Amino acid sequence: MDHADRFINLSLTEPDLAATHVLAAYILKPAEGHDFLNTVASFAAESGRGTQVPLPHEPISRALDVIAYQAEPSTGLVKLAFPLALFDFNMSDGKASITSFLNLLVGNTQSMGEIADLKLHDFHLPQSYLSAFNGPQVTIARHWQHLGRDETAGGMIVGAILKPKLGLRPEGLADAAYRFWLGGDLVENDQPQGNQSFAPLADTLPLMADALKRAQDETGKAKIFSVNITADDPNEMDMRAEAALEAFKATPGSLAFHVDAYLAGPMALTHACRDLPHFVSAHRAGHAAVTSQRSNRGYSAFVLTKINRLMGASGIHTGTMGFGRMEGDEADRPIACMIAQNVAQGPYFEQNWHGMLRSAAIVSGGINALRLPSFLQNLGHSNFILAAGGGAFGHIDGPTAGALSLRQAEACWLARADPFDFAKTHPEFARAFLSFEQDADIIHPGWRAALSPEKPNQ
Ligand code: CAP
Repeated sequence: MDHADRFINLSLTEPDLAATHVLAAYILKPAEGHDFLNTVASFAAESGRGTQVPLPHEPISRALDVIAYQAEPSTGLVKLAFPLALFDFNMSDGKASITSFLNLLVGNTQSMGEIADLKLHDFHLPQSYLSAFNGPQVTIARHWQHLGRDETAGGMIVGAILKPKLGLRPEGLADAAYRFWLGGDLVENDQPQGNQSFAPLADTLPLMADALKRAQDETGKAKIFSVNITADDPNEMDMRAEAALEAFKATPGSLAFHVDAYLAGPMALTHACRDLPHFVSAHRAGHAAVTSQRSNRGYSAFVLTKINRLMGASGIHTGTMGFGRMEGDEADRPIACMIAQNVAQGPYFEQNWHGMLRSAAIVSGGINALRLPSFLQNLGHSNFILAAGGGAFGHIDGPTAGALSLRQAEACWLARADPFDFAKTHPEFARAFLSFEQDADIIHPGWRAALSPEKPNQ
């Protein structure tokens, strides 16, 4: 029996396989000089048994073969079915492992010489495997409850990523956060902010806790701080989390944890989600090295987001679907839907999460009050966490006005109001046009004439 006969079976259907296999959809292009179907067979063989030469004394059963059940030379679409028995489960508690999952789906097959392009775009998990993952233990409902909002659809949490990204001393960080909190709800550390010499955590955390308390006292509203606990070592992550919990003990419910989940990897995110009964945000800095739309290798941002829900992230950076400044487009909407619904359609598979708790989208990267309404229109709701950086701290009147302008932008969209009319009664939103003039010129070309009474120095 040759490779193709053993590892390709186009008569199998998804209903035959879906309950007992992980299904995976790839776009594959063979390297120059290689035939499509033979390459698919080698790919399937490598995905399971891990070698291409015949193994005359192979002891294991064919039931463990990874099978290609769809292979379309015209589009490059290849779907593989991985028997569940191939995946690794913990000795300690029987839980499933994302490292094992990635190892099989995007491991050494990424390096095969006979393959030019190979990208994983979607996957489907059967209930038995899905339920062996943690999923989130804490959801956005915890934040909505803390903020005194409806716990099922509490609307946009107005958040900011602390800017500038690096260099502020503890007093500067606390002051920036305090000024944002006067108008907004949540402040998140930027992804490289940690325990640098210019801002040691031991000094920063108490000042940040004091700033949050002052903002709460002054506004009469609850506030949230998402502290970056990313480290190479779980013990170091625990130490940072404990220091933060100690500093924020006077304001229960105000603390969340941020993990650079792509860079620190599945162990770091899983550790935080399992061991800290708090809201955990998965940041994805660096992900485009693997997920970029311009890359024909690796896996997509959709796949990355889906595995973050499996690992238990309460909130996941999902991108801005082309409305911010990062790569992406309007068609990325399923990324945000996949993590926030119980049944959701991906590019190739419908996934039933069988009641696994949902993750909230964290929307960040170039969003400001002018860009936000179009983003909301594309998404169709505002039940997520906004984490604007430049859009908050780049406001011409500072971060309090920046926060208010973002809240007003949501209100403008919810009311389906005309932005120019809305700006006449909402000064911070109006001043966003001046703050982000380039965006205003593109999104609202007539703004200079329409808002001229509101412009300063005239
Ligand atoms: C945003 C940000 C965020 C990324 C995350 C940055 O700053 O702090 O980390 O946007 O992107 O450093 O770029 P701005 P994503 O708000 O000033 O753009 O959510 O797409 O992973």
